[in-house]
Amino acid sequence: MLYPQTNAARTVLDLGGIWDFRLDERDPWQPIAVPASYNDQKADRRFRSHVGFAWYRTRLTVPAVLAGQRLTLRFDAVTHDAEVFLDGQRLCSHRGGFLPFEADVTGRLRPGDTCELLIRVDNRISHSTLPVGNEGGIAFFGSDNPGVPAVEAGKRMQQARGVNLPNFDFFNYAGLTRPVRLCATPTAYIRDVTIEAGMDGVVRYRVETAGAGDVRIAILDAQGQTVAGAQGAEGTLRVENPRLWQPRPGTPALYTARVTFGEDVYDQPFGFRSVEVRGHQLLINGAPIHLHGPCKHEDTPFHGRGLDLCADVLDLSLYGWLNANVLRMSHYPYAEEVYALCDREGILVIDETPAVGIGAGDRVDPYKTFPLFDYHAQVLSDMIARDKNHPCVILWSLGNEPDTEHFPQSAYDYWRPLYELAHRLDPQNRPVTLVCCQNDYTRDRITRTMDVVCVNRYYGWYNLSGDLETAKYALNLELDFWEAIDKPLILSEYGADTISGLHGVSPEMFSEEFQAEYYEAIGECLDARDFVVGELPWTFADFSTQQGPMRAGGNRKGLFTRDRQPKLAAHVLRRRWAKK
Ligand code: GCB
Repeated sequence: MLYPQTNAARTVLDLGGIWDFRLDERDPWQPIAVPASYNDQKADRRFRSHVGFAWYRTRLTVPAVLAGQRLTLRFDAVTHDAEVFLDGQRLCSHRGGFLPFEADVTGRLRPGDTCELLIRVDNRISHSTLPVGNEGGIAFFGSDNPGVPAVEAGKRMQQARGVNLPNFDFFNYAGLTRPVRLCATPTAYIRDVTIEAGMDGVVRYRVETAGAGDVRIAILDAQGQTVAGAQGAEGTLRVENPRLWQPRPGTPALYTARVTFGEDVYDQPFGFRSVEVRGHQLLINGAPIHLHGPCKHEDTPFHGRGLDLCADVLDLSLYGWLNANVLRMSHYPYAEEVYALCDREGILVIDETPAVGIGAGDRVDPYKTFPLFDYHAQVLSDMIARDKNHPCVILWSLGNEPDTEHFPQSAYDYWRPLYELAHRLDPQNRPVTLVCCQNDYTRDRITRTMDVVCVNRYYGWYNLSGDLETAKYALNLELDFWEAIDKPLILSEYGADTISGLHGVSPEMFSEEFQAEYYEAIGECLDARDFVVGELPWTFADFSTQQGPMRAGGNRKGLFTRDRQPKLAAHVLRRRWAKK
């Protein structure tokens, strides 16, 4: 799906601002900011703990100058499910909170007229949603004492009350989290543009259109000079001596494919770069790369998971300060603006579906019990369709930490077709991974079949807690196992909760010194292994989670505090990565 663009042929009206909002149809309307999660916007605890529907309302006037244009309403992300009404009539609905959808409103919204736009959002999560909720199950980090009669009765009561129990470790922020826009294009229009551009300067392109007209394409360099051109909806052209898109600290050269079709115009940015797995190496533009940079969440004070461009710009600047070159977009596709920033800043991206938390304990086979596959395949397809042209994206992640250990064959049968689908759908055929949980890796059959093996490991934190010498021993044992598999491996998460300002000369867990020593210790193990092509600390900044006995004001594994002040470990990793 094309990102909305205002240009000579197209108009985008951002509908952000103060809307009306209510949690219940019986409540009075109250003001709310859009885009943003609704949860942290009010001095009212019901906003944070709310489960179920909530309503957004605004009035929308279509400028008369848009007469004769094709009009769409585009929702960049509504978390999690949305039902949209125009003047009381149902317009469309959408499932899933992290990818865009749009509805054609050409006949329904007349230029010059004003109408009411109402959106019903739903934040409920369950074993049939992505991310996964654990209705009636164990709390994510709970001490729910299975078998204790009163606790079991309490869990049944929670189920009856409809409490959301995330099977994941980030706050279940919801609402109109990304922009809502009215988009106008000519009636014969460009529907999609696909670009594949390798190191040899060859550009393969495909343009999908609606209506009658001829397609032309021109390739513009960074100065806006035309360097190649062609006609036709599909074809190949060549740019002599292209400047490559290189990750940091190289220069991420960007080009633009200017597509025209009748009256319509669309500028699609792209870069010349290749990505490939060879043996146990990951190659960018033919050269082996070592990935280093923290994982992240879209999470800021007040906005929750809502688009916060100021934070996005600052965060990527802090990636530069850290000498980081990769951002794993855990655990869902981020706002489109963040990919565009990574393209510009030369930060490589691991793009991940919101499939986090698939699993239901060791007695229930989640794959056979909860039919998620078709929906998951749809989300994967939509993510690839949205992000396929970004040079920053180098690896697709099918999901995070599913159960791959208790039902290894079911896991294989579920994930393998998704792996194949990603390869089939991606015009650039990027490598594909699945991020695996700390588990009995000898039982897991699927992780080892990925192009790049991604493992989350917390030796020294959740297990062998505080004992870094033994943590190194255990991690090394496991690395021996993966070395024999002979694929590139990324340590896709490792980290330690750290309370900023907590210090100690003999470093203990939760202190800044412990976090710093933890990264030094794990770093030593990684440095001794050629096949480890990436280290992705968990995590960039402290972030909000559901409350629980292991979370004091959220997850504190940030290298930065939630307001982006560095902890000691940030300086340690900054120095380490300066030498990578
Ligand atoms: C993980 C999860 C991540 C958690 C992290 C933690 O393995 O992938 O979502 O936040 O551990 O801190 O426990």
